[in-house]
Amino acid sequence: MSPFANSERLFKIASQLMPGGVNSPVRAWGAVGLSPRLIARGEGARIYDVDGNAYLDYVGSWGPLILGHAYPEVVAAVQEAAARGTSFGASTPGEVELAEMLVRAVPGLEMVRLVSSGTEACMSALRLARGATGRARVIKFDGCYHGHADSFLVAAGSGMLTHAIPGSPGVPGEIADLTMSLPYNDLDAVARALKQHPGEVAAIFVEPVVGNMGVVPPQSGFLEGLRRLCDQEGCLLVFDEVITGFRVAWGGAQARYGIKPDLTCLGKIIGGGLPVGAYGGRRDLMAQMAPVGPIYQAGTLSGNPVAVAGGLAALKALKQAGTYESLEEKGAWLARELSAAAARQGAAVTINRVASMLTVFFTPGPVANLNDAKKADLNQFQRFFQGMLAEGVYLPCSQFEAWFVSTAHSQKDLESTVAAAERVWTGMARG
Ligand code: KE4
Repeated sequence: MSPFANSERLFKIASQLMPGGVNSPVRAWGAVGLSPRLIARGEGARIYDVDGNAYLDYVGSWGPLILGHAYPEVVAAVQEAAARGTSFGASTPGEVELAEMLVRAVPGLEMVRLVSSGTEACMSALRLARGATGRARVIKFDGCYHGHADSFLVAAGSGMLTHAIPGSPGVPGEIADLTMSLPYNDLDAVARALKQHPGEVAAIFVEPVVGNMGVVPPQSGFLEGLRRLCDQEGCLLVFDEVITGFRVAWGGAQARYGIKPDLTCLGKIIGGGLPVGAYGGRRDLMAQMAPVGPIYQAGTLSGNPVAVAGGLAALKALKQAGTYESLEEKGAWLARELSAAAARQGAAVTINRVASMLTVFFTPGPVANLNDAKKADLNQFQRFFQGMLAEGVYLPCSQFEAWFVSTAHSQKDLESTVAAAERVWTGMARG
């Protein structure tokens, strides 16, 4: 009997009930040619599938689980909050405490609003930017993902055509046309786009460290240049820190690189694995949101007390001294040793890393934008993914995602990951 019989059986049923058998497309493992494993539980750095197989987890629920799975203080806080009632549709003390913690931690936050996902955070920030500036156009970057709101589900226009085209059926061309998607790390392209539409661009949205084309760091001067161009043009700079917030530093990428955006989007880690998103920024902007201002946004479960309890417990644990230094060391060690193992086995890879997020690109590199990332050999990636899974290492099921190291990954876990990678690369070299 297959060692994954329960996963296969359940996924077959799931595929009849939910599109692709999943509640989010990336989970269907389309890019890696395997039937996905259904996960029964997680503990620390490991997850366990419904057939009892154990995996060392570098997905971490796509970023939120920076403390590892079932972190005791998070579980206890969620249990206690749930026992007091799961939702009231009224403000609760936990929301006040979380809002205060976010505003204190993130340099660009003077005010904040809690929502239930990163998508909601980004779509709300876009509406605020458009409402506050009276402008309709928005600039984003190829390979950056800001959730699935229409204005962000676009593909870059071809050639000189900077206007984007719909990235999905159902996104009207009129909406996509208001978005320009440009090469990441290309300030000249941004300057040209702003010149093409003077006074029409409401905001520039950017992942200050990209996670969604695989990890791509900002080149020196890129974020500073965006800040300068926004100041000159009168448009807003929006940092989408749904991944990088509390990942690359306690105050996010804006603290790490010392650039203050006008608005910030948050998610993932701030919920501790529960559904919490947030957007915030300058007080004069946030004051334009209902009910004090005219720009509308709302949510039944925004600031949900159970989710907020999980987020608060996670952030309090993260705030402990030495956490980010340790995560930096673990990320650096893993990237360095993976790179050395690949070189020993003649595997042509580029490893991009910022703090505890990294990507192994199957291309000689460098990888500084989406065109570079797309040079990756997806066949090699798929073979590596399958080999590592067989070794009990659970990697993101796409070349264009990030590995996440958590505080729960021990040095022994990292060493066994490198040893597994070396065995897989040896096998791949043999053909
Ligand atoms: P959610 O709506 O999925 O909570 O957040 C959307 C979002 C916004 N901004 C950034 C930078 C993000 O990375 C995301 C979501 N990330 C993906 C994976 N990189 C979520 C995984 C999925 O879609 O299932």
